[in-house]
Amino acid sequence: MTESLFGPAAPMELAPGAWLLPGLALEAEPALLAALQAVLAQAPWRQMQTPGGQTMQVAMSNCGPLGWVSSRAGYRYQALDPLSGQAWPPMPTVFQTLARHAAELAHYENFAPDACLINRYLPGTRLSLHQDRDERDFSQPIVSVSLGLPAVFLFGGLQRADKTLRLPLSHGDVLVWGGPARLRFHGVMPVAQGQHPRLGAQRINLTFRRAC
Ligand code: MD3
Ligand code: FE
Repeated sequence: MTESLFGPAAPMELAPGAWLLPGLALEAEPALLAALQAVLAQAPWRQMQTPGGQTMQVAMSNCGPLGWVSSRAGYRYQALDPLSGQAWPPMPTVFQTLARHAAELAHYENFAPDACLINRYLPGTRLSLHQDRDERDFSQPIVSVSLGLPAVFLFGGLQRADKTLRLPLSHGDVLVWGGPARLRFHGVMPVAQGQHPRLGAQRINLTFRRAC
């Protein structure tokens, strides 16, 4: 892999305000995976209910002061894990540092996420096209870190019906969405079968947001 020999590739602006930072998470991989394991020991995977009463395909957890949750009551950010009744695990420093560095490379200064949603995709799992609009301040970017099995990301426009681009994402890739890209529709195509050497048959995505 070129990343391991020469470091991550240069940032690429995919659309105004949307940046791909190929392999940016690779250098911190061992620390990220150790921190992730500690978070999941405290706040294990769970499949939440949609407001419509369906079980979400993607399993989720959170860390940081606020966690994104879905239930029959709707979508919201909350300080307590509904499974444990306790605060979500703190956001590991290695997570915060990577998220801020990524935002900075995409020209968003002083990004201080208060929420990290952790998504797990087993083979066959997809995420349908949606917008992220549960946050208070859409001037804050979103940083997304892909780990494990590759996936094809769907990247649309500001209207659901707009044409979508397909973007292949690999282990260690980081995306930053801000400014005019912040409210673009997006989703994830069904994840193909495979084995990642350290994560096995799953894709894990860390989504860093400023919720409040
Ligand atoms: C593009 N997760 O949790 S993160 C989500 O890979 C979510 O798990 C996906 O969409 C995943 O809501 C994608 C990348 C992402 C996040 C927010 C965006 C892309 C975005 C906002 C605007 C445009
Ligand atoms: Fe999203």
